[in-house]
Amino acid sequence: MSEIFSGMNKIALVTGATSGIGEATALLLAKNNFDVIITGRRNERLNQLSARLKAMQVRNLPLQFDIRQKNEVSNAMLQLPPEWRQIDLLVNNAGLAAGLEPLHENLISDWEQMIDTNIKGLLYITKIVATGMVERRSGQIINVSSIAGKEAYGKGAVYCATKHAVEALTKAMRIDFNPYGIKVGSVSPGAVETEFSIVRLKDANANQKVYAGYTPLKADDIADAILYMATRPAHVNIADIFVLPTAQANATVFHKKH
Ligand code: NDP
Ligand code: 8X3
Repeated sequence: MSEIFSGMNKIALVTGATSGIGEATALLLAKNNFDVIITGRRNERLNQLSARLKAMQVRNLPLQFDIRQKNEVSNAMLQLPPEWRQIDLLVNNAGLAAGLEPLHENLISDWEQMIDTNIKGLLYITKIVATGMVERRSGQIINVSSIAGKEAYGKGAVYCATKHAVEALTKAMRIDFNPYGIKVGSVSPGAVETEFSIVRLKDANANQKVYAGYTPLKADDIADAILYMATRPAHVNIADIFVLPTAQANATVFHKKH
């Protein structure tokens, strides 16, 4: 664990900060006066981001754990130094799609990885962080959902099911945490060029095919939406921001130039 100190900034915890949307969000929050706890499995990536934040004079704390492992999540959170325990903003971003085939051809191990990460992992960390927010009667939780949480598409049944679950959890959490003044919302992106498709298709060259012929969203576009949600006045809770590339009409219709 490494850290440097600044003033009395708010504290944000961003899961899945080693890549893509999570990394961009941690950097943008840091530039906007948040101290950041950054998490992920890849230690080298975490340390690189931590060093980058340190060079920006941003107080940060890298925490390495696999969000699917509830004991790893709780051990990491229980060992938080006291000055990092009052988390103001939780960005539940860690997640993935694995596979793109009709349901009967899916690997069961892919289903388990998506369910364990996108649903159960989100729940493990939320339970711990939200308990502190309830005690303090303040805080904000932003769940990274997807267009796949609003529509179901072929070859993506289980990924869509996990993001539909994120939508349901967001709505129910908003009710459960309403008496405590905790804001809960989601951001729901369409196609964003990150490592998402490389992971999903298990192909290092996937992005050249998936994003050919149109301009996808960048991770920074989603970080921007999250920053907007995180910086509204106390009486304003942005419940959902649904962001698409201009070339994307729904989960399957894209205007591509060939
Ligand atoms: P990336 O693959 O670039 O980033 C995924 C992040 O999740 C990584 O930091 C990864 O860290 C982390 N992660 C994955 N599994 C685990 C795990 N078991 N434990 C801890 N961390 C984990 O993809 P994106 O940035 O695109 O994805 C971020 C979120 O955005 C996901 O929830 C995704 O479903 C969602 N999304 C993405 C869209 C897109 O088109 N890209 C569109 C809509 C939503 P590490 O590997 O180091 O553990
Ligand atoms: C990622 C976007 O269209 O692959 O959530 O579901 S999509």
